[in-house]
Amino acid sequence: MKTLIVATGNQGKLREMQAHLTGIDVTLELKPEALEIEETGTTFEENACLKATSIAKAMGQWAIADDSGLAVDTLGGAPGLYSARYGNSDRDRIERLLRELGSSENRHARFICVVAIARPDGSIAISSEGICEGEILYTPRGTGGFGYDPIFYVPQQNKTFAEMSPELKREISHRGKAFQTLLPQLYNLQ
Ligand code: ITT
Repeated sequence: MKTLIVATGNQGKLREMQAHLTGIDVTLELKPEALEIEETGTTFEENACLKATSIAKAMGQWAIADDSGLAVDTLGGAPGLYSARYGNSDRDRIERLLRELGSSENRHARFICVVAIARPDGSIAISSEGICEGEILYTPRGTGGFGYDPIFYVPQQNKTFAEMSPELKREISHRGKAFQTLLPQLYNLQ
């Protein structure tokens, strides 16, 4: 059994990552809070790899990281890589996004997630991307999930992420898709 250090400070992500890895022969340990990594990459993949590599090297153990964000067409792909830095709380971030989008009719957006796993020497063993397409609502709906979930609506399900069960979100979300590609490779980690 392998131990993976989870390189995140985001509780919502942590819960979902744990659920995706349930039943797999790995033990998850949260990174020490004091160990913070500056996200200096220019893509989700670079940032996911940077977080996994830095934590793996600092701890001398296997590490897993997720870099994700919401890209809104009308805002030229913003908040994108800066999704976490768009405000000081989930509520601030949602309010800012709704304010900037105003009454724009094109509300198409996509969530992107890259999950990376690094070996104890920092080299990347696996990285995997998932995308989920949707629309930004005018007002939040639902109480589940975290982050931008209450304003991210998936037309095929007629629900926001925050209105979905955790199981449904796991199946169709950006993170879910990244994990679906990653999981089969997890058994051959070396
Ligand atoms: P770590 O880097 O410590 O993992 P973070 O919150 O800083 O945590 P990111 O830099 O990857 O993570 O930023 C992701 C942002 O996108 C953050 O504001 C999340 O709340 C949001 N986000 C990512 N996945 C999401 C999801 O499934 N539902 C809602 N919001 C999500």
